[in-house]
Parts: sequence; C-alpha cells; structure tokens
Amino acid sequence: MKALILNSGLGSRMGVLTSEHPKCMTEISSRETILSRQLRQIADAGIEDVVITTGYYDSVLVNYCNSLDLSLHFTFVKNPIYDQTNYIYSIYCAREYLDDDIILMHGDLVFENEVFERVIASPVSCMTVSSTLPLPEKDFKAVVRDGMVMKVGVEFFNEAMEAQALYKLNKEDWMVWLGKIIEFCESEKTKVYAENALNELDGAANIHALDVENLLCSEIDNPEDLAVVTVKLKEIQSRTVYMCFSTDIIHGGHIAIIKKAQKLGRVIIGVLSDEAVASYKRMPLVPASERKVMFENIAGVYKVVDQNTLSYKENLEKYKPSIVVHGDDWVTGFQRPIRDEVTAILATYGGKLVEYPYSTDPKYAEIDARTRSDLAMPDIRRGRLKRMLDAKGLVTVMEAHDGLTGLIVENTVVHQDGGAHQFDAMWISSLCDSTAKGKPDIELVDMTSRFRTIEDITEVTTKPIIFDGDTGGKTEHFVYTVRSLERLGVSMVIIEDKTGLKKNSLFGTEVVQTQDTIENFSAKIRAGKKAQRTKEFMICARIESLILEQGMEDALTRAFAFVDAGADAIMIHSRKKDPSEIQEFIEKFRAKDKTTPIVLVPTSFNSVTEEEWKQRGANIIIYANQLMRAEVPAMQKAAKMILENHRAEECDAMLMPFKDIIRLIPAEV
Ligand code: SPV
Ligand code: MG
Repeated sequence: MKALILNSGLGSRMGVLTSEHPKCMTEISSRETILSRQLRQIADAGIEDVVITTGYYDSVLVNYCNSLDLSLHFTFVKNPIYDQTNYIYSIYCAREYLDDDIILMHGDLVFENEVFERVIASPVSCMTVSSTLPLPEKDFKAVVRDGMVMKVGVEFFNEAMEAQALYKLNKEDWMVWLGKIIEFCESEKTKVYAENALNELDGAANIHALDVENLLCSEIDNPEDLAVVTVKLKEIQSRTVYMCFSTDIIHGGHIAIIKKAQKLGRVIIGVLSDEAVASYKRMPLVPASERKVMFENIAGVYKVVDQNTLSYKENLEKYKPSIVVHGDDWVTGFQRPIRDEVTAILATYGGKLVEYPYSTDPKYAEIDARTRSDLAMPDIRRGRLKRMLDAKGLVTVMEAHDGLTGLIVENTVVHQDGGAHQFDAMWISSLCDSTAKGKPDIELVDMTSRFRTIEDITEVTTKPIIFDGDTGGKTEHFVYTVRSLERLGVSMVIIEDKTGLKKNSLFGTEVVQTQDTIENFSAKIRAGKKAQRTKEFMICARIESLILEQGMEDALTRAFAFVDAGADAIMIHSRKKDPSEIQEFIEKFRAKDKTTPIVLVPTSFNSVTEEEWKQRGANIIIYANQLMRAEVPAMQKAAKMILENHRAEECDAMLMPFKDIIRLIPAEV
C-alpha cells in the first residue's frame, strides 16, 4: 500500500501563512505541521512508500520532508504546470508510481488518528464522509446511495453527505478511476477535480462511504479553518486514555495495545495492586512498585498510577479519562460486572469505552505458561506467602494431602462481584497426611514420608505451602527439618508447644497431652530461626493453652514469649464452637503486638467470616481438613452402593466422569 498526498496547490486563501512555503507546511500545533502530522500517521500505520505531488515551493517541501526523521520512502513528483492545472493533472504526472492499493489524501487535510485507523482498516475502497456535519456550501459533498459513493463535488446537494478527500482505494478500484483520470488529462481536461473523472464512472470504482461522524477530519482552506482545527486538535491531544494492567511480564501484545491506545490520547496506566491481582489470579511475581516502574519506562506512557481494587471506580472518578481501553475478553465472563460499572461511570461524564480484540496468540500463552512454571520453583514459591501477607493482610489456606487435592486447591476458583476468589496457599496437615496413609495423627508418619507428600504436591502446583510440623520433634532434629523445608520451597512451618506423645488437638483433654515449657519451646524456636538459611522462611509457634484448658493468661504469656524467641507468627487454637475465646485472645494480643501475624484454624469455631477475622486482626485462616472430610463420606457411600447393588450402575450418578478428573491434571506445570 502506498500513500499519495496532493501538494501541488497554491493555497492562495491562506494569505501570509503560505507566503514562504506550501500550505501543507502550515503549523497546526507547536510541534506539528499539517504535513508532518499526516506523515507521522502514515508511518504509524506501517505504510512505507509515500508519493507526494509538488508544485509551488517544491524544493522547500522536499527539503522539509527529508528533514523529518521518519522511516518513509518518498517519491516527489512535480506538476510542472501546477499553476495552470488542478490536481487531476498532478495525479496524471505521478501515474507510473501508483500501481498499488492507495491511500489518497489532499495535502490540507487534518484528521484524528481514529479516522485514519478506520480508513486503513477498511477492507473495501472508501471515502470519509460525515452523517452528522452540515452540508458545506462550497466544499466537497458525496452523493451516497446504499452506502456507495456515486459522485463527489461541490455542486451536489441531493442525497449528499459532507465529504473529505481521504480515500482508501484498493488497487482494482483505483485502476478504474486512474484510467479515467488519464483519459481526462489526455483530452486536455486538466482544470477539473480528479473527482470529475470519478463521477463519470457511475459508481464503478466501488467506493464505500465511511461515516466518521463527528471525528476530526477537516481541510484547512483559510485562517478561520486553521483556528477551528487547532482548537479541536488541542482538545484531542489533551484526551486521556485509561488502561489497567495486572501483568508482571510485559510482552509484545501489551506494547501493541498501549501503542494503539496512545493514538487515542495520553495514556494513563493503572497498575493493579498485589492484593487485587492475587485475589483474581495469583500473587504477582513482581510487586506493584516494580511493575509501576516497568510501565513508567515505556515510551509515550503519560502517567502510571496505582489501582487498588478490581473496580475502576476510584480511578475513573479521580482522573476522569476521556477513554477507557480494554481487551474485549471482559464482554462476557466473570469480569462483566467490572465492565458494566466502567460503562456506567463513563456515561456520567461522556467518556468512551474502546475495546480491542483480546490477543490469543499462542506465543503469549507460552510466556504465561513459563511464568506459571517459574512460580513452582522453590525459591520463588517460598517467599510468596510473606509478600501475600503484606499485600492482602489476610490469606486463606486450604488443606491438601496429595497431588490431586493440591490441584483442587490450586485451581478451584469462584467468581463473585467481578472478582475471582481462590485459596492463597496450601496447608499440609499432619492429621490429613496421616489419615491419608491410614495412620493416627501421633507423629507416627515420619518426616521422610511427610516430605514425600510435599513433593507430590509441589510437583503439580504453584501456591505457597504451610507445613504442619507437629511438635517439631527434638530441637536437634527440628533444625534439620527447617532446612529441608526451605529446600522444598515451603514458606512456613507451624510447630505446637506440646511434648511427649503428641495427639491431635481436636481430642483436647480427652486424651493425655503434655504442653512443653516456655523455656524448652522457646529454645526450639530460637534454634530453628538460627538454622534457617533463607530470609523469607517463617516459623510459627502454635499455642495449645486453650485446647488444654490452661487459660487465657497462659496463652498470652506463651504467645509473647514465643515472639520474643523469634517466632514469625503465632497460631492460637481452640476446639470450642463458640469463637469468643479466640476473639478475646486476638484482642488482648493485638493490644500489645500489632504486627506479628496471627494464624487460626477455625474447624470448630467456623461461623465467623474471613472478613470479620481480618477486621479483628487475624492474618492466616487455615481450612485444615475439609477436603479429606468431604472425600471420605463420598468414598464410603460409593463403596456401600456397589456392595448393596452388586454392580456399579446405581453408583454412577454420584460419580464424576474420569475425563473430567483428568482435566484437573496438567500436561506440564
Ligand atoms: C492438623 O490439621 O493436623 C492440625 C490442625 O494440626 S488440628 O487438626 O485442628 O489440630
Ligand atoms: Mg496437626
């Protein structure tokens, strides 16, 4: 495709503005002339060849074009009798260079980027018209029938629309018109418009009317036109375009959509907070502060701001962007409520939503997959729990006891209010790990076997892991456990202040359980902290005072002592249905310690919502055994049904087809 710009005219109606250069070199802003703007738009559209017809002040024009730093290849064709002919003859002079699809424009035309994009994107030959502008008295109008341009000239008023000489002409159609132009010029009809030749074709050039309504597309004939266009351009150039990004890797697809948005106005990028990203896909690899820097360094990005929620409301109200740009993927699906809110807010002040087709390029999907597999690496996985705690304040954790339950925790998502909710991390419970192996929860399953469970899970998932370390065993053993867990990519170990034969806490005082002394347990924590090699690994001290009915004071004394010994978090446990003793503990602990994360396992006291726990000052909520408790009765029921019916048919209704189960299992993590 080539561009043809007609610049042979005198521009005599411009007065002194054209006394030293051709009209197309008239300045329309502090940075641009009519011509430099057209050429930049042509270059941005990826067109490389530009044919310019010249006449008046041709050497000034040629030097000027060459001085612009644009990667365009120019062919200048001088109309030697520019002062005695119209541009039909200039086209005739240039005919040998025009055997291609052509973008044809008059040299005094100023149009906004969106107009040009629509022209370029048109699959059919077209001319820009406006259905909303009044018919001009003395300028071009197009006679449009069934969407087709039949005639163009100043003299047509019937069935006419305001029209501008900006065309896209597919080669086949252009050849028909050019043939007529040649015929005209060779029979001395050189003082008419090229459109006079077109008008004799009776629509045979197949030019469609492209309605650009109120978008800027105007010729500049005189100083009054110039004043109007300059003001309109200023308004266009002050438009802002808002986009929100959650990505932590910028690839070609992102750059392409930013470049497109830049054509609509000054681009403001909202970088979604870590908390908001984590709530709908995963904890970002790169924190928001660094993601902001990445976007700030993309050429032409006007401003980068924080977007703290999935909702755009706060930023739309603050920045009032003229346009919001987004991929069309949110037209359906869980993000639809977010989109609906955006359109409603934009409507309150006349803003516009522009949606581009969402890129499904496999190359970008591959980059995403690679990012995902990075998340599974121990060094990357380990630190994410701490970052998530900082970003979200409260993290939710679900029990996993093998690869399959790990995949369920990894992939289960619920869409609510335009967001996607999922668990932040996984709990490897001693109770469920033992139960899965058919063993009691008494530290009978040895560490080697428990590490095997961790590996089964880490092999197929990416979420951070909190490991139930029981009592931590002997201090001399615990230090080894810490390092092994670090190597496996585990983020936190929770050890409980019990000693001797550990029994599960849910038995409470029904079984004999001995609490460790503050001194011994503190020494174990200190040794563990000293042994750890990575800075992000966390040791959480679990206090069993309420389970063993030792009272609130004892629980609090231990909590503060264990924090003093170096515990990165504390877990307070209870087997009561009533949450009040836990709530009292949190209140009293938080009165003195505002920062140490508090971990809860609300198996018994399960009526309080996550949001309420967060308000009260808790930070980690572990759902410690629900998946196991869901699978056991389902398995028992299936087993009984088969025994009762002596066949499997009756049982089938309650079973998931294996093809659906297989879908949970990734080809590669
Ligand atoms: C576990 O899940 O193994 C626990 C939590 O330690 S609890 O069973 O509530 O003691
Ligand atoms: Mg346990």
